[in-house]
Amino acid sequence: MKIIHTADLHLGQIIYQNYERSDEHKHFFDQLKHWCKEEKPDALVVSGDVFDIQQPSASTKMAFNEQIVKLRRECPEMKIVVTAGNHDSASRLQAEHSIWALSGMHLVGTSPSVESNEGWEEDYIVRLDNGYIIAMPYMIGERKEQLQYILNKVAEENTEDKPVVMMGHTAVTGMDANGHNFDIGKLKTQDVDSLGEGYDYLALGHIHMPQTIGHKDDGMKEEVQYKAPVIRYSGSALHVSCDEAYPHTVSLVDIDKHGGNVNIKQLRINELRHFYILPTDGSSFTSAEDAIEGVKEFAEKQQSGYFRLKVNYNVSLPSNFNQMVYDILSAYNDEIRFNPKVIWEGEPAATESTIKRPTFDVADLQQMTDPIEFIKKVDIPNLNMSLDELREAFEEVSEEIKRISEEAEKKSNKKKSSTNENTEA
Ligand SMILES: [Mn+2]
Repeated sequence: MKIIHTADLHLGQIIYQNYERSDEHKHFFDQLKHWCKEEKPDALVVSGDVFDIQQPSASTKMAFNEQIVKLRRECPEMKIVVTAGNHDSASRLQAEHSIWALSGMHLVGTSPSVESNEGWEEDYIVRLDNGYIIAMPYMIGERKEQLQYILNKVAEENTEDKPVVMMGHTAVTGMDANGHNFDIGKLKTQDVDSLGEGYDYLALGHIHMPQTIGHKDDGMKEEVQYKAPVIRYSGSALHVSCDEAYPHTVSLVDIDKHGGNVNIKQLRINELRHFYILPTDGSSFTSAEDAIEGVKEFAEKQQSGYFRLKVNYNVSLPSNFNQMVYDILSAYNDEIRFNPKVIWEGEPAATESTIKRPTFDVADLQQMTDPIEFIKKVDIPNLNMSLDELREAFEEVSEEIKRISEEAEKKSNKKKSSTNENTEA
């Protein structure tokens, strides 16, 4: 059984408050299509975070639909299995499940509810001629029993020892969360044991760096082979931030039989726009003028790409500095893209006699999604909770909010569809 495993497409992402990336995503899909045609996998699996936001724009959805249709046309034999991640609206994806089923794509949005009726597992099992895919989306909380139940169901049926792939969208213990400093606090890390046993390959999404759990040293090897079971993050389709300074790949996975060998080949994604830190020689700018000069040179030379500046801590940038940069870049039609979050080099450690300067700027704050990260940086006096307790409290609240808003959405969808059949989905 051969699959292509990818995840975290984040379609519709607007990066650095300014730039949309549809051409970069199109470039990714062109490569994906090429690989699917060449390698003829039995299935393409996308393990969550298809879209970057819960309600992607019409053009983002259209682009996704067109790409899937193209994949179907070019590789009619290949199954496509797509599951929701934490960025996706589970119920919105689920709403389109049956339409996509008609065209051979298995789309799973919502996770099984805790008190599911018998037979619930059928919505999550995709049967191929030569294997099984258990398509689990992002799930809140630990679901060991449910996962083990569905794995057992497949095991009962799998008398011919066909390979079993399970999908998931979660952070597991032992992963390397490089580049996720602002993001990772949203999910509890799950112990691998809590995901059940019985799969040969666990196709994970959520962490953007390609990696196989327990095989850190093999990170960038082009081809490896392990004994099943193997747990792997394919990594995201594109760099989602400047901090993700590593190659991005999709995983071509070949499994000979249940409990057999898992062969993984990394197919390197060529990105339309690359990420740079200026100056490119690793030093830092020592004046605002130098930095502006550096930006001009870079734009002139590269003509395309993302960049961030590294500036010596003693330099004070003028208040209109960002505007000066944007003015230079206006000649490049958004091909040269600026991340205003400066890397300060040589920042002195705070001493008791100096007033503690916040270690982030406005751009940082706008990208911060983890409240704990914020609290750590501002040093709240008389905080009577440990950071762990605080994190747990935040997680509880945010899971509750998510649950309530999903429910409200479900209700309003029901209402809409019963009162007005013409409303656009
Ligand atoms: Mn995610």
